Amino acid sequence: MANRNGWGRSRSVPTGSPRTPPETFVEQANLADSDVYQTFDDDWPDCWHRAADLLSWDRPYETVLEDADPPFYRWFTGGRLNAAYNCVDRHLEEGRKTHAAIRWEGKHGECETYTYRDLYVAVNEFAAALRQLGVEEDDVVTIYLPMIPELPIAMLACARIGAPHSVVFAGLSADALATRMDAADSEYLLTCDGYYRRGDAFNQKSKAGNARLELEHDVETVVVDRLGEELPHVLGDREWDYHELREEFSGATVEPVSRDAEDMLFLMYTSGTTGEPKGVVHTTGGYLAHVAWTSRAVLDVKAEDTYWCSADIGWITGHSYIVYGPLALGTTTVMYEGTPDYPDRDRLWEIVDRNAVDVFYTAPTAIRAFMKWGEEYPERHDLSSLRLLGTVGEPISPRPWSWYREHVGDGECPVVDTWWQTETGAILISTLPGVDEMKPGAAGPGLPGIDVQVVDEHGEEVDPGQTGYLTVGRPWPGMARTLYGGDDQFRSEYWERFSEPDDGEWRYFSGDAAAIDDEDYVTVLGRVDDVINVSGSRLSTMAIESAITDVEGVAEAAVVGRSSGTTATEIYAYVSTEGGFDPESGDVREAIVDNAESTIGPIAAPDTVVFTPELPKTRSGKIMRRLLEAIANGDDLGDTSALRNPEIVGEIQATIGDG
Ligand code: 6R9
Repeated sequence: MANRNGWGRSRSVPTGSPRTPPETFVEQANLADSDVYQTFDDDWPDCWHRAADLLSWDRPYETVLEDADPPFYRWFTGGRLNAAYNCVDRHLEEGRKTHAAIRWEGKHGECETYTYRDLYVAVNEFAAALRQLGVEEDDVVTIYLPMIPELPIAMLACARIGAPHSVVFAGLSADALATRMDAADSEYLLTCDGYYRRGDAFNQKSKAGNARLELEHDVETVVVDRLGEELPHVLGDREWDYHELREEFSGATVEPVSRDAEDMLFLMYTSGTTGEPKGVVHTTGGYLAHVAWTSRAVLDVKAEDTYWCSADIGWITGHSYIVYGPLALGTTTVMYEGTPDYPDRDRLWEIVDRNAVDVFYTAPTAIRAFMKWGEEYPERHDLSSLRLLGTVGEPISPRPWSWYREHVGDGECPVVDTWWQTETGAILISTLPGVDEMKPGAAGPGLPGIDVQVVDEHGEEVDPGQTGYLTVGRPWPGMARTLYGGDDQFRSEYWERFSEPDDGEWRYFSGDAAAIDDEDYVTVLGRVDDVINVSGSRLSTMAIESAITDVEGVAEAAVVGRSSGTTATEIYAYVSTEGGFDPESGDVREAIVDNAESTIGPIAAPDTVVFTPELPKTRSGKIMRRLLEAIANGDDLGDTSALRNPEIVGEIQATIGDG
């Protein structure tokens, strides 16, 4: 039953019929040159000068790639630059002072616009304040803020003075914050009194305070007053008020520190659903060049656009594609505070409408929710400003892909399904919307210059139609340079499995399983750990989930294995249905089983289908399979602090108990 790679049969990979990019899009695309793949290949690694050329350098680089000590690659060596200068100052010099840089949509309908000039003033003042607090070049500053403008301002202020930032997602616990500050030896913290989510005000400062108690070193803390009267704003020892500091340094300017291309720009702890968080190190030159290049080539961002990525800046997607990429290109980047369903389920479409958003980038988990809520919500608004849609974060199967294109993109917008990771820094796999055909269900080929290979357990490339391990054969500018304080772990996590150091062959392993077709389009199936062994066949849970979500009425699915010790592993499918769709009526359950059987094989038919209003998700929106597996097996649930919707766990347990 299993193919030679043991991932289950190739027929399990669903892709819809190819769609060509609309001519109206191609005509205006930043990149419409179909030779670009060849050009990059012929001229590798020098081809990457095209990315570096999008930046302003204080001193030109001497070498594009230094690969003397793999896997510790160095890009654009000898070059010097400042990321904040590239994202702010140079746009003022180009006469774009009054152009909107950041448009902020607050929780209570507040809208604020920061022009490039406003951003320049804010970044400079806060950079001056950080200096006065004692922050020096290379000191790690931790930022624990929700989606308010002070978050990107603080990141850029750090970049301006050469202090790497470590942004910790605001929803993480005091423990998580303390662990990250401790690991990074960070003595500076920026947080806020509290923030709103749905209707409620959360006290952020008390969490930050608890984290500080766990740390052995002193922490200088700056507090943004977000909630005004709603929460008392009392400052203690070593605590400063953000707005008072800004006031104190009103009008101050700070010369941007010229950083070596290989100096650290920031540290980002991975969202990992299991295990200890890893501090991924990104540097200044290669990272910024790569995010700017992909914002331009893949997301088609133009300076005159209003561009919106609805992620949280607390994750890599927000770093690369809300802050650094779009601002390096001088565009208007939208950020919003809150959730897509508050005050109503048309919140996002209202924002697109009001701001005439040109390019919209979101996650499959959000798209599946929109589909579940129904098309009436996007229909309430004028979305005709949209030119391009993107997704990132999880595989997207053909049905939600098509729903997104149809109901948000009016059947016209190209959709890019972009694959990348915290560790890759920037997009590595996607179609180029002005060049390539789209195949719903497949992310696309490796971008120009990116050597994506799907290999078997011996590192041999699999045949088209087969599945295997997703690897990258050549380095790229935006790649993580190491793990903070963990060169050995960096080597063993990502490079050991498929490299042949004795032959000088180095290959990055993503940890994902994927299939590749005869046109080199990659369908990402999910983490390799998310595989279940049924009667000796290793089945990809993602492939089964994709077969399930393609059933009419199904919104989301998560598949895990239940092993009873004596009998064979059973397939457990947790399924949520679209709005207005009663799971117990009609034959949804039967259709789910039939579709899994017909697309993958009888072996993939779920033994149990559990309907639930929602699936448990991490705070970055990823389905928490480990937990669902524990529930199916009646095991201890372990640490559930990464959950966004913990209340659903009890509901699911009750459902299973009833059944
Ligand atoms: C950017 C981001 C990385 C993991 C990655 C993969 C999954 C991301 C995807 C995708 C299928 C896509 N992933 N994009 N899977 N198709 N277009 O999400 O970074 O939080 O580090 O997660 O997300 O499994 O390995 P990060």
